[in-house]
Amino acid sequence: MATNLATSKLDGILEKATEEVPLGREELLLLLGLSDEEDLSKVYETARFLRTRYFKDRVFIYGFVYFSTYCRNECAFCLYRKSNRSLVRYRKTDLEIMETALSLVESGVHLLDLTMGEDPFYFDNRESGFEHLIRTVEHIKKSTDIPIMISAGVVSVQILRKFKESGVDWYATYQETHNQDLYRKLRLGQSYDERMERKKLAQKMGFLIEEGLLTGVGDTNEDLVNSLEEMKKLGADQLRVMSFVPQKDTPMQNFLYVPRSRELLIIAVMRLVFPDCLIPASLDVDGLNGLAERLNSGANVVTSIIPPQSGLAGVSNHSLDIEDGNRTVSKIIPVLKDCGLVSASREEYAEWILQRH
Ligand code: SAM
Ligand code: MD0
Ligand code: SF4
Repeated sequence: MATNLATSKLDGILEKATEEVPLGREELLLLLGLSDEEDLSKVYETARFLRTRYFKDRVFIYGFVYFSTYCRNECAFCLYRKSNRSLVRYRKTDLEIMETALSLVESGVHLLDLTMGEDPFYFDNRESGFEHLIRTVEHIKKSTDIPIMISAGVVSVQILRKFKESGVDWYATYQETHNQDLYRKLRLGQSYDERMERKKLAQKMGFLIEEGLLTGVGDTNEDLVNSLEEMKKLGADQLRVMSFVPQKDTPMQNFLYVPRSRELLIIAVMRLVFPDCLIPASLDVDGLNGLAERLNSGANVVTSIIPPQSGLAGVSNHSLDIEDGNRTVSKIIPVLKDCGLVSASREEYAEWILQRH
């Protein structure tokens, strides 16, 4: 009897989501609290149904260029935090960035995500530090016309403006959580408001924006519902969640493990709440093996394509699947096919961006 009541409640919520009636807090909490396999598959099925409504069977693919692993910050979860001396860092030259960018475009990605730590080489030299990067972006744009995302941390307003002028389409900075106490423990010494305000400003300036969550870092279901509400207010165009991957020699290396099913459920709930948004399935967490389950939860973008032999790293998994070429377009196409999906054309992605603007 109790089960039947719970089942009909879940069915009612999914019906509402299908009709795109906004879900309330209690309903979202109920979804995030599900653990029964049958219930979960219903949620994933609804998420896929909504994805199909807006994107048919088309998936977008993002190339990832982590061009500098130096960072002035001390995020507790991140391998690349300033005080971590246990890794060899690199800073790629303009030419190397350009070559990697071109090879990624050639391989069939729809966007290039240019990412770095908050590298002092760029940040301490004020505007001139970014000068070369901006020229490189202009070059890439001129020769390929590929959409570009910048994930360079909290850059100054002037630099943001220059990125806009050089043709950058997306600005990505993730709060990780919208619980400010938790934020303080994760992004040590960084202002919550500044990060959020810069994102909003970028949006005003005409960038598309991405917001992101980390899960498995002490976030509660209440926190997640708050995040969904904040994301709704923000009106981000792309929304992501990634599971925390513990990093050796960092403060959170022994943090309690949270099963991946949590990330999958959050992806699905994001799809129910934001049916027309872009939601990544990142290869950075579990590599190629983790792709199908993320797509089957309702994701519609594959991110973190990295060419082998480029000497480039990932973020949450700095080397997983890179050198063996598993983070390439050709390796993910069969996985898409198994999930009943195909890669979109470049025109389709350009159209989505245009319509979103
Ligand atoms: N340095 C810039 C910044 O922090 O905004 C750009 C880099 S951004 C790609 C780094 C993102 O990767 C973080 O915002 C976080 O969401 C994710 N990340 C970093 N370390 C991670 C880890 N150990 N596990 C999972 N995700 C992680
Ligand atoms: C990814 N490794 O998409 C990348 C990164 C930064 N904008 C994205 C976290 O998984
Ligand atoms: Fe630096 Fe970004 Fe890592 Fe934080 S998440 S330590 S800002 S690279």
